[in-house]
Amino acid sequence: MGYTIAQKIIKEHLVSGEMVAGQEIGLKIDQTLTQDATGTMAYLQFEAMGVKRVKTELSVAYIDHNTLQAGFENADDHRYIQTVTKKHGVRFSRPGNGICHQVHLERFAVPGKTLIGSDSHTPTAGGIGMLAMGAGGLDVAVAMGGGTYYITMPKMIRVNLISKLGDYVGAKDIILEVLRTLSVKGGVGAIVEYAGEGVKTLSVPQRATITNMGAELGATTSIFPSDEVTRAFLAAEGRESDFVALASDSDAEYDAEYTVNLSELQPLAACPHSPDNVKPVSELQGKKINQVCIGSCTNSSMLDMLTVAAMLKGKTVHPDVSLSISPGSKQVYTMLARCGALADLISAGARILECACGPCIGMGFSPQSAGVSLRTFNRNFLARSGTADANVYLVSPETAAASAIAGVFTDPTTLGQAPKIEMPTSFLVDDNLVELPVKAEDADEVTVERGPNIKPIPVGKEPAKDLQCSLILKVGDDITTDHIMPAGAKILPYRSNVPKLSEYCFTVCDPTFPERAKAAGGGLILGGSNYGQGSSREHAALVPLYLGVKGVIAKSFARIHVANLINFGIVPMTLENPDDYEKLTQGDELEIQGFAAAIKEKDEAFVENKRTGEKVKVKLTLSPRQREILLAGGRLNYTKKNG
Ligand code: MIC
Ligand code: SF4
Repeated sequence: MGYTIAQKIIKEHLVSGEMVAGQEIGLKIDQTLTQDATGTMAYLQFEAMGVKRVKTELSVAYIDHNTLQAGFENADDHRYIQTVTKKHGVRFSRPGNGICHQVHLERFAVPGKTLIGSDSHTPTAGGIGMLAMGAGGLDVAVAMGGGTYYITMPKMIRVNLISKLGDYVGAKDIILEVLRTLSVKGGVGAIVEYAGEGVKTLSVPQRATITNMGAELGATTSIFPSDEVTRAFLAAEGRESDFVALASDSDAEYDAEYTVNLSELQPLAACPHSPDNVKPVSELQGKKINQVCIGSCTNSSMLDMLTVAAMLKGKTVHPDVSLSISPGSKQVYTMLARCGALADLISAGARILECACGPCIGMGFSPQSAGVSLRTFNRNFLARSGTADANVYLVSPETAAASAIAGVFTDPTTLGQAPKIEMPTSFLVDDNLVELPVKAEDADEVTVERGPNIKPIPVGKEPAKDLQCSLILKVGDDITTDHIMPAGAKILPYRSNVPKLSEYCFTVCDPTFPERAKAAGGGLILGGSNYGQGSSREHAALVPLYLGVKGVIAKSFARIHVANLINFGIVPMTLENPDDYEKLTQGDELEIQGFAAAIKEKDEAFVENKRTGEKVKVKLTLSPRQREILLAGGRLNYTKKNG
């Protein structure tokens, strides 16, 4: 039997385990990336491991999330990351250089290599044929130290793209169609590979838009073949020597296959508050809008920006609409300025923001009360924009630009012929904002600067022999890490200050949670299906740990979050019978007899509800390595014990 593209890369990087779907495998990681909102924690953990120099082929630290500096905190964290990376062998992408995924795609991603990043949209680099996965900061720290990265061997899903896109239909519409079909749970436990004749009609940035939002499918990652289009992109970036061709074998087997006919696609929008709540824009046509935001790691490439500039040229943004544009990188921004397209955007009334995540993570540009915001981003979770009652729709740059001018939802295909935008054949290459680390022998000369906002990392405890505690929170399906540990301009500055951060834990669902959790001395949480979907932020485990959470019971979990829970010693337990969810009520006193023994060697445990006397069976789906981590009270303790 032949191999899929992902299987070929996994095979070359396999350190432990067998390539059998569902089994734990260990992978050698070639490259890592961090961003600032997760990076501070990742480097604190790297320092705690005592490794002097990173052991990867390439590690890059980006500053792109916390760039709104309303106090000293973010600037201090930037300085910490700048100095710690200089000392330990990591390249430092300065604020102003762009969004991690866009810059990594342009300058560093290599087909056939492995990459993990402390950000869930790391699979963006799958657009260039790289096996790129999002991970918790601690996993990235371990990989930087030369350690193995563990995942569950995924199933393989193939999406065949046939024909080619029509005018004004974008790569965003392809991935929205896939999300409409598969849902936010459809990719869990799988790698999505794109194939078919339609692939060669898509440029690398378009492919990257699609693999980027594979994160919203819950997929381990998504990947495109590496072909002549990839070679041309790398050549345009002045790095053709990084090219290797990659394709799946003709007899490779997939667990599921889907087909998207590109010529039949129409502009789509993900409606509030989930990326899979997809409708055709034509059904929303004429609905009043208040805000449009163009950018983010999904749609901020030169191609996206040139398309938007061509559509806005000579027009004025509707008076009732506020339009923000954040180019994805310094490369994009500079090229836009040089070719004059930036002037077209400014003249039309766009408010140009720095090349960073910005409004995507609620770093400014929050919509008005109950506002309707069209965004070319990848997530429209409740309150993520910073305005609790805003309605955020995810759309293509084409739909965003057309609607910004009209002031209402506008299907761009009604505008006639689309402007013809060509991919540049050469990009402006200048890595002057990427600082190189000092040589290993000079490391002692670098002093790591730590601001007062950096507080110690909470460390887990060994599990109790028998667990007795209350159910301190019951939540529903599809709980995101934005619910568990919200982000935004006010909260993000505390990413290295867990005690302060804990004041906001779960407040989107229940403003009383932090107080109640503390008063109860912690306890258990009950969730529905796909618990912890969304971002890779390990703060969604670290902060509950700080508040005393011992375990989470759910119908099912999202991949990165479950790994983070285990890393911090919080036990994930899956309801054997999802209907038992109804048997537990918030406030119930619970008991798990033989808790530690079950973690050690059993696949199941029983949760006794002291109020009703009923017992609920939960599954402990854990590898031997994960059991040991939990028994040690988390990965930091485990690593200390095992070296
Ligand atoms: C996101 O898009 O939610 C983030 C902010 O980039 C996160 C990382 C974080 O919370 O810092 C992600 O996607 O992992
Ligand atoms: Fe930044 Fe948004 Fe991309 Fe996350 S999804 S990395 S916040 S641009």
